[in-house]
Amino acid sequence: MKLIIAIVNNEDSAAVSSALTREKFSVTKLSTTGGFLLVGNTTFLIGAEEKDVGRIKEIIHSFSHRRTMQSATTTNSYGAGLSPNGEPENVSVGGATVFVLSVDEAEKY
Ligand code: 2BA
Repeated sequence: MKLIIAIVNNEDSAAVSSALTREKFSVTKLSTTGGFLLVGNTTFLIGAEEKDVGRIKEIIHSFSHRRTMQSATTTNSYGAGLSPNGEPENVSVGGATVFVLSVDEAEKY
């Protein structure tokens, strides 16, 4: 079994989760925050059989779009995400960041 961890833009998360659940994949969504931009994103936890990993990645890929976002300024962050001169900078974000881990055991009680 595999555990897929996928970090997706909040604006894409509803489309990603409905496409996954439509194909009967089980999904848990976590509300998360990117450490650099300090804006909300969505992290999906998906436990899946190895044979399904390719299809799941395909779905995530097709519904996650690359965007340009602005990094924070000194007035709205605690210093994270700043360019060297403290001015906001355009940053390219996404589509999705995906990790695939091997699972030793998975049980439901
Ligand atoms: P953030 O950490 O808010 O990062 C947003 C975007 O800012 C990143 O897009 C990247 O283009 C840029 N960025 C991140 N750290 C940077 C740094 N130290 N210096 C300059 N630019 C930086 P993505 O790479 O598409 O990442 C989108 C979100 O996915 C990240 O949001 C973070 O929440 C997550 N993520 C990406 N790579 C990760 C990793 N290796 N481990 C854990 N989470 C990751």
